Amino acid sequence: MTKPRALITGITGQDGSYLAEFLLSQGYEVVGLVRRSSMVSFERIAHLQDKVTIVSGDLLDEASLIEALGQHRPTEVYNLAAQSFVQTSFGQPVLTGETTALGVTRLLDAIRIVDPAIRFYQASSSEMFGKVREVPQCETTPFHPRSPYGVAKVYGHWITVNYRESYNLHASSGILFNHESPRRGLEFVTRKITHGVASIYLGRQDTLRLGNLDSMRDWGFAGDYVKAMWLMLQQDEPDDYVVCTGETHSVREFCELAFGHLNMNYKDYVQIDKAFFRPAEVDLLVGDPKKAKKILDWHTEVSFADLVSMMVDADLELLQGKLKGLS
Ligand code: NDP
Ligand code: GDR
Repeated sequence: MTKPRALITGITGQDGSYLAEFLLSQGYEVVGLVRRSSMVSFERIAHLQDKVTIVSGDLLDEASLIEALGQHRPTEVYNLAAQSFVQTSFGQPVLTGETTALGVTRLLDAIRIVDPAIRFYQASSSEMFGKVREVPQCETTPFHPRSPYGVAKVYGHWITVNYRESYNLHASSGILFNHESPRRGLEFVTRKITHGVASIYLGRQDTLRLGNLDSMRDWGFAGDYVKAMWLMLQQDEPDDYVVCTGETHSVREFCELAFGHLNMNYKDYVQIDKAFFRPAEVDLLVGDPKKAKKILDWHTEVSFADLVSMMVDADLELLQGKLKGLS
């Protein structure tokens, strides 16, 4: 039997690296679409480099997507590439729209042209709920995005639904709530905190500057969430699913646990800096994972407290390794 073949856009990102690992463990051939840059950014997939095939392409360039699909003929495509940082989307709204919104159309159109039998996953986001209309949020909750990123994701979501309905594509959209890991980018609040905690503990930093400590998020572990992406594409019918833990915690609570893990009190180190506040914030983000649990039989394995400890321990190990390298 021939192996299933998946193409992942955004394979160099947090989710891309976990999804590639997971698909390889399921016997897939994995092709990763990577955009050209003057420095390679393969840090998160360095350990997979002899196992995955890399193809050059960019969500801003439809011809490169058609070429990549035609050359590698995947059976499944996971669209994880995006300008994914909410704060940056306020400063670069047009680039965010080009990549995170129109990029989805380019990829769907490439699939329609090359092989409409390809199964497609779109990385939608809880940011689409923004100024929330109900708590908790589920698949039928109306959207009210609060950032150019959220607006772009709403477009990406609806164009996925539209191609499913117009061209009968097996296209599913996963409305994922925040998911974190030791591979999270350093600009996101969880990793900023755990990296800061490890740095302060090792005496390399005195304070940690943060924005709104009262923001609430439904945080899970990225390794758990990529399984839900795959499960969606194994269903007979394409559909949309909310993927989340159903619990919500504040940034303050994350700080308490992260500093507490190394016996420190966050109040001694955290300083509030207005630069990290956003022009508009989302309200109480907490999802209802009932549908994903029932239909996909999906569940989380890592708790909030274990996620925080895992990330602090990983940053401590990382920084200790770097310090050893310097000595
Ligand atoms: P990351 O920011 O870690 O990764 C984004 C990826 O997109 C990188 O591989 C980046 O490549 C790539 N990329 C950016 N622009 C382009 C482009 N023009 N062409 C091709 N590739 C591009 O994101 P995550 O892994 O955290 O998230 C994955 C997806 O899931 C994103 O779409 C995000 O918006 C969405 N999402 C994430 C959630 C989360 O909590 N993590 C929650 C809900 C949705 P490079 O390495 O070159 O920069
Ligand atoms: P988010 O993640 O915007 O939810 O988007 P982020 O970690 O950036 O912010 C979470 C909350 O923390 C508050 N916050 C800070 N945020 C950052 N980055 N830096 C700070 O210093 C800071 N202080 C407080 C923010 O105001 C916010 O309320 C993530 C991304 O992965 C998106 O791509 C994804 O779609 C959503 O999660 C679901």
